[in-house]
Amino acid sequence: MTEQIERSLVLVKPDGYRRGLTGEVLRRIEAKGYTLAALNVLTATSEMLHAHYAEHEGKPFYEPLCEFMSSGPVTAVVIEGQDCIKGFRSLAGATNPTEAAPGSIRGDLGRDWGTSVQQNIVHGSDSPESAAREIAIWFPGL
Ligand code: D4T
Repeated sequence: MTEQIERSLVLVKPDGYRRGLTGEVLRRIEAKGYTLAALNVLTATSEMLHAHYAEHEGKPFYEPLCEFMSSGPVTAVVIEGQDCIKGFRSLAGATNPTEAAPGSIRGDLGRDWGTSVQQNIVHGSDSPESAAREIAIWFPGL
């Protein structure tokens, strides 16, 4: 059987970048067996973040989230591999780092810092449709 190549957009968020955890996140992705198809370190514009988080517009954490996400560099990565969307979300763990299971990226490396928005180290696409939409925002040339 041929592997169905699926792609997901992973972001190492500004907290992960500042804390020097980018390499550890990439290590876990590669150790799991997914491949890195594209990688870029950049500071996101508010236009990119409003497009990326459009589904959260109007929620109380929306503006703090966009502000936090533009507070420093992020590492945007396209990963590849069969079922990597679901697989990476499992590697990442639950959204709330306090509740994320030990063994996951957020469970092992994240915590609540008392901020108005959760700083949970990574983002991963949640469906093939989101992945295609998000990859177009972060890697327009791909
Ligand atoms: P992302 O999109 O960053 O991978 O996170 P999740 O898929 O795990 O979670 P999400 O889209 O529901 O939330 C996006 C982003 O907002 C923060 N957040 C979320 C927050 O600060 N308070 C909240 O109540 C929620 C739901 C955390 C991740």
